[in-house]
Amino acid sequence: MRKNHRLRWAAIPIAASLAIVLAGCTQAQLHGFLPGFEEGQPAVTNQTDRIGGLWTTSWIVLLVIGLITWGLMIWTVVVYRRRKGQTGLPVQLRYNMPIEIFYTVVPLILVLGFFAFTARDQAAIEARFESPDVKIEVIGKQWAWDFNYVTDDVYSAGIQGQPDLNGPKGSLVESEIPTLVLPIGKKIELALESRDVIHSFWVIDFLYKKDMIPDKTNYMSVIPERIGTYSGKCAELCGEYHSLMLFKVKVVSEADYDAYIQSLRVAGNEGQLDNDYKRNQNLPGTSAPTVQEGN
Ligand SMILES: [Cu+2]
Repeated sequence: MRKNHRLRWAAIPIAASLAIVLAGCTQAQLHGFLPGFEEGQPAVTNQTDRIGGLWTTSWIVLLVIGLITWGLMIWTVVVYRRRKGQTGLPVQLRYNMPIEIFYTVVPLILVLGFFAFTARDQAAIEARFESPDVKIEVIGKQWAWDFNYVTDDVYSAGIQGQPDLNGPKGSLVESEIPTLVLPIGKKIELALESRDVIHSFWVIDFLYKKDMIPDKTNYMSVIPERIGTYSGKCAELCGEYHSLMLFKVKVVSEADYDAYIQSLRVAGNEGQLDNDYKRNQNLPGTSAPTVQEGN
């Protein structure tokens, strides 16, 4: 009874200080320093708040467990330290059932909890739109990106990062970096594909990335919610110039999006890039000959 009382009294200052600490937090801190969260700005996509929430809540739970664990460790080290004149082994404890059950059940609950929340959020993020407003095919290739704007039947072909010889060492020509343009507030379905090896499509501020696997299509469904330019990169080591496999995502107004599509049309980028130069020609059903000629 007395113990319970003491616990309750401890809970009040802990809750109060937590509230004060959290109230003074900036957006960046509240979202565990994940990129893309800015004061007074809408979320980058319809998914980022969910992902930030999972990340921050997990850290709070883990830190609380960490504090309890570190506290218990320090407590045992101090209280049960070897005192003057003590010799031999201390009293050995084993088969302490309550403790054994405790340290089996608590981690089990934690793992199941993390699994359940991750599965819930992943299912929401992975859900595909029934009728996307804009469909875009993103093709990874060593070491750049092609974008087929499927809905509008235009395309843009990218080249790998070009070193800027006039700029500081290691800088790239910004204007040459492939750019994917997305209209704000639209349901966008990205079909992710690869022409050669496994790449990974990662827009940093979208807080989500997905592998691009040859002869397989993965999908990313997202609604961009903040106008801006975001950095993207390949997140799967894919060969010599992997580090130059960069791109940008520009989230723009609908009018600007239409103007961009029109500019591609004017530039003659009508139609879709096909997989003519796909590297994987060694599979059944491709153009590879199955019978050697002349035999
Ligand atoms: Cu790559």
